[in-house]
Amino acid sequence: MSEQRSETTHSGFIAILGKPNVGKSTLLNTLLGVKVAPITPKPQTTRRGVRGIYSTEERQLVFVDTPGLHRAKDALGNYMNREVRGAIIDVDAVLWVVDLRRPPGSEDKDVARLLAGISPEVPIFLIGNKLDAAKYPDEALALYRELLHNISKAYSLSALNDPEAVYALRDELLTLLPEGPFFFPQNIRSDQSREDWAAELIRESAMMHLREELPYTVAVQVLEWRDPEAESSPVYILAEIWVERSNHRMIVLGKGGKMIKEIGRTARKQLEIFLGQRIYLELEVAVHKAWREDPEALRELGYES
Ligand SMILES: Nc1nc2c(ncn2[C@@H]2O[C@H](COP(=O)(O)OP(=O)(O)OP(=O)(O)O)[C@@H](O)[C@H]2O)c(=O)[nH]1
Ligand SMILES: [Mg+2]
Repeated sequence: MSEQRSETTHSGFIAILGKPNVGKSTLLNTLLGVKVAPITPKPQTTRRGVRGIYSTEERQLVFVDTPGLHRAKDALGNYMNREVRGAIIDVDAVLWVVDLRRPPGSEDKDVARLLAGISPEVPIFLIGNKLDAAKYPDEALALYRELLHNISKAYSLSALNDPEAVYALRDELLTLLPEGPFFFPQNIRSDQSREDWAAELIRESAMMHLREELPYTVAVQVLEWRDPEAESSPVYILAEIWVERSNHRMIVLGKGGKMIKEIGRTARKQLEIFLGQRIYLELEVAVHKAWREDPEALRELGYES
């Protein structure tokens, strides 16, 4: 943030909100062109507000991806919803993401109620996502529009399959920014530490491979990250997968360690693609009883606000 730059630059915060599983994190990743946030076909993938930063020479957009607003059942869920509410304080615009494949449901109405309460000066863009898979996109978009009177503009797009439409949205957001200094250095894409980023991609892999309730009872912590001394050697990452019960530990390990190997393989591939380096990933599984209700455990995982 240089003095000289602050006179001519524009910058602002854009919150990405919506119910679980509508494609908020996919939108963030497409907006940035890098994988900052985890994505899975399961709801409640995102647990904490992640900032993704897009900068040009003179303009900086700071996107805040949020967990899906939902009816919380535990302390973790309450934390996630607090993250959503915190993300709309002092923002310059909101992207309200909805799923065009379906008409609005009760969780969409909860989001609309929350957005009805924010300052009328903050523009709200309704983003009808999953256009590629929607049968009645125009009808669905109209129904979402009816939920909130202060929508500035509505878009229909596919965050997953149509990056050009997402870039057009990004270009429009760039023009809205108020004058102000950059919040982050120009080359930074996310406010996460590399350890937290890796932990999220490992959790993504675990969520993809595990079934039923297990994806929601898993947390991941990176315990060690060692850069190689020789260029030809891999980066060493040691991570711990948290589960709530010892029988869950057995499931995560799988028969003969098969499941943990699969989780590790998928995660390692993702990490290698985005780091551009070879990785040696070591995974351990630890039982932390009822961690989703334990304030200390939540704090240790960074789930505190
Ligand atoms: N067909 C289609 N699927 C999409 C699109 N965008 C996202 N998805 C899929 O929707 C699922 C959920 O995507 P996420 O980006 O994780 O959704 P989210 O809103 O961040 O979910 P939470 O973090 O759980 O609230 C994934 O399987 C994505 O691949 C899209 O434009 N079209
Ligand atoms: Mg998400």
